Amino acid sequence: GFDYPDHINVGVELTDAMVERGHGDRTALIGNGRRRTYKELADWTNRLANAMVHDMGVKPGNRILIRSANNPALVACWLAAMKAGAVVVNTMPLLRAGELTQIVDKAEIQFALCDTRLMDEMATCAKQSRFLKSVVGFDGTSNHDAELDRLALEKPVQFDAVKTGRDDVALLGFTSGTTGSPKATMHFHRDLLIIADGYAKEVLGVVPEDVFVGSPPLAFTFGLGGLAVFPLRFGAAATLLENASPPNMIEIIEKYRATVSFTAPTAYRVMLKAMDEGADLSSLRAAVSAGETLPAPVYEEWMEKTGKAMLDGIGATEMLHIFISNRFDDHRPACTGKPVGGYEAKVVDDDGNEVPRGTIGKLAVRGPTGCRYLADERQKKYVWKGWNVTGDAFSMDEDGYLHFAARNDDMIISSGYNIAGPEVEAALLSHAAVAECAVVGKPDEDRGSIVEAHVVLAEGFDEDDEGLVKALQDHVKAAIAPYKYPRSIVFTEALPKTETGKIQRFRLKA
Ligand code: 3SK
Repeated sequence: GFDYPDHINVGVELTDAMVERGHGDRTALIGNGRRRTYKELADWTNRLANAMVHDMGVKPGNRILIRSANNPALVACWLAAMKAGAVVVNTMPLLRAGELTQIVDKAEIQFALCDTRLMDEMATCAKQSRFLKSVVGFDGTSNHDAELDRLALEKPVQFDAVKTGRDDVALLGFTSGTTGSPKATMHFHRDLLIIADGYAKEVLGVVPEDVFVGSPPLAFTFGLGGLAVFPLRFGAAATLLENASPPNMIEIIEKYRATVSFTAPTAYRVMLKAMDEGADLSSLRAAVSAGETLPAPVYEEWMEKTGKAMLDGIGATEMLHIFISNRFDDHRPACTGKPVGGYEAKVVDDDGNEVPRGTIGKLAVRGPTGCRYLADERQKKYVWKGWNVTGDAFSMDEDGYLHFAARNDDMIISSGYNIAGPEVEAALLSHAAVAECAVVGKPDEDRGSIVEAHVVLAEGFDEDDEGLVKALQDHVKAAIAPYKYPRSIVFTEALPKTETGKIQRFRLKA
């Protein structure tokens, strides 16, 4: 079990408490060309928390929106806001005023902290919203050259942090999922520690010598865990990149000898290619893949080139982080692994009954974290008889390993056959001409639906090539059961994605 005192404050746990445990001189954050130690982070966040309370008037329980790309100032604002007892809503930097206003009004947010470079949309949102009463700018480049930084610089480095209860809400994680309509998931202070003391400790075995790198925004709980909570919980270092393109990640891995990476399969494919051109990723001891299912060819090539298993995992914003994962010493291709310690998983039918092993059904999980939507009727659908039904179609094999089939919405029924879109995608991806692809069901008079593939071609391939469509169709027919082949193939420049990199198949269906 996870046993925490009645009162814990994650802002304190990840800073001052780490200094007390002897990590004060270790590097906590690397970003904007500088390193910050745990002691510097503790002082910085205490000054910021003083400014939030004494200048901005933040009270315990107030909700604070933070708008920033991944950088040390974002992490400092997030930790400081928790020290002040606030409930934080981290938001993606690309959001427009309309989307910000939806979030602000849904969560009745009073305060916003905004990187001054991203102020325009925030200011428009402030004009539109009836809840937001104060927007304060901070300097995302860490030169301390904005209002909040100036207020903080004149404050003491001591702060009497709010004694939040372990079951007080610390975080509202917004998810628009892959279907477009936003929900806020509530997470307690203890939840943020559980994901570190569970997954990060058990599966990754994080040590103070680790250096983390990755691409997911901290506004996505995959990123918040992987690039802030996990390193800071264990005295390790987090590198934060405003632009986490694969080349930038490679540069950071080489420069800081990063040991743990968090990103999605598409980025790992690019990194594998870069290895052929001399990129040195030998410092990585753990490569975590999530957000999209990990195609077997990527897993296999990684294994071949690094001698280490890439760790596929599945999480959900509703569950806060990863709850099923492969392990370093227990992993299989095209397999998501087994539940993380404390979690249970089963595969059920539409009535909630467990289906036989090997049969595809709905994934249901329960454990120390779970879904609590803020004021949302969809809670009843997500949590059913105490089990979280995540919206993913999975099967469990005889040995208890879980295998992803599709998002429930991504199952295609064609002439009575159930076809999992991602299986067709994996087959297409093993063809050299395919850089990226997404498979959806297209309504069809005769068959109900047909399989349609949207394909981004790899360099050197031309969509006008006669015979390319047939070559791809034949390739799929040879790789998996022929009835699953894409009867329609559409070539496209890019696939529609969420800011967290998930393909929005619903847009392709539309
Ligand atoms: O699998 C995911 O999409 C996910 C969502 C939230 C947190 C962590 C992960 C891996």
